[in-house]
Amino acid sequence: MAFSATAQRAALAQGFATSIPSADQPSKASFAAFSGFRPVALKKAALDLHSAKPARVSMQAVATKASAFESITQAPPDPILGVSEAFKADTSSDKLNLGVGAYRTEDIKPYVLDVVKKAEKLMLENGENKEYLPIEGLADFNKATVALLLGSDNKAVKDGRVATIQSLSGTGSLRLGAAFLARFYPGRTVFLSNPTWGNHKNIFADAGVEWKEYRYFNPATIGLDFEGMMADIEAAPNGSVIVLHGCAHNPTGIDPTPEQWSKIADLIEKKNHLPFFDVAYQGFASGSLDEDAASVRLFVERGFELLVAQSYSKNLGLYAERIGALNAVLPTADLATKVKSQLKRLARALYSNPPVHGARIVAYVVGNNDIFDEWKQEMAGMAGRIQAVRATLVEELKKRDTKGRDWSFITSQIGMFSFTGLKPAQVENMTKKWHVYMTKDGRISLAGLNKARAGYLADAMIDSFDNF
Ligand code: PLA
Repeated sequence: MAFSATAQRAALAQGFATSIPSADQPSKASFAAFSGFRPVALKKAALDLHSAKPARVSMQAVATKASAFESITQAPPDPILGVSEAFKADTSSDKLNLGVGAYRTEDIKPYVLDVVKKAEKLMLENGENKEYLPIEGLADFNKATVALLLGSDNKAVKDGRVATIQSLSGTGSLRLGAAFLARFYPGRTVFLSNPTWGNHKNIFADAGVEWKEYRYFNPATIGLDFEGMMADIEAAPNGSVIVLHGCAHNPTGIDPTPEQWSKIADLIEKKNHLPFFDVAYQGFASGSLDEDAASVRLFVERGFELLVAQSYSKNLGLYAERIGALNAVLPTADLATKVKSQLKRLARALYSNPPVHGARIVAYVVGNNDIFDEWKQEMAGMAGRIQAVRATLVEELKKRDTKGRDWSFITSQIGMFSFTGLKPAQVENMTKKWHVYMTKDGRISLAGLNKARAGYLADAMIDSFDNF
């Protein structure tokens, strides 16, 4: 329904304007239920709105016309972002949002990094414009992002064997990679860790790429099921795509050791699989950008052809800027040029070109030595706060635990999350009774906790483990 501003103002004067432009009130019945509805007023408004479409006529049309979308059913809430919606609706002052992986300060407030503010100030001073970026993104960003990932003097980059394209954060970069696989590596199966970040399944399924799972987590040891993982990667048809979390595995917080990474690389090479790394937490696992990129760098040094999706949501706190990149490492510069041209073609059809603001922030932070060093300190500070909260939570759990359980998994898991082992009924108790919001798989984001609330969370966990 298109209404002019004048028409909306006229309707407002009649006291029911909110019903008119809202898509939430399409039916006559719901419109009639709206308080203040009077047929006389509607008639008058319809006349006042003469230059626009009379409101009553279009309401009836909506109510009686069969929709092209009539068979659509309600989609379920997103398993992660839906938790934030439920949290917002809860009015309890005890509530805690440990669902989405978003960093909070020790006061449980969102955090804008100082280096981001500095970069934005410089951007304003320099009078940066808002022109369209090229399809592949901001050149300075692309240079900076691949250097952060692979190291500033990486041989593959120097040889021009890496096709880098700025994309819409980690999710958009993965989705672009999935579209690329669907078109240029058709009929292959993508293998995801079990468990994995829930959206991986959506991303590949939506691109029309079949996915299966490889074993990853062993509930008995609350550790990596390395044998299971290796057996499943071995059993996958040669030339499959293996999705690997570069660091800080989500949701388990358990990464392979360097020795295990090396064995995984041997097997993937033997099987001629294509690794697709998801690097969403570089700097957040250990607090060091270089250490957290070690897995990807190992594969690149060994000469693998591979894909890597990068995200700056967490390490620079740029959640809403949607800044990330897809990198394709190829055997030759010529192939890298061709692959990049095809990635651009896919991106052009999907979203044309990426947003500039976040890309400039990254380019400014990485391109300015002082700000870059400051960023490393800030990042180590964030990672350190999460580690401190883990330790406090373990202490608080031990104080309350009468059964002598081993809680050390909480401090040995890395990144933002702890995979608690809470079962769905226990999670339900966490939320219904304690107002602690978390994902159904038992994952909690420790980035959303502080020391002051650790005792409360421990109470909720002990109650849920003991009584459900
Ligand atoms: N890959 C992994 C493994 C992730 O955990 C996330 C984010 C992303 C990619 C994508 O993030 P981006 O698009 O913002 O770059 N996972 C969050 C948020 C933090 C989410 O689900 O979207 C999570 O709570 O799991």
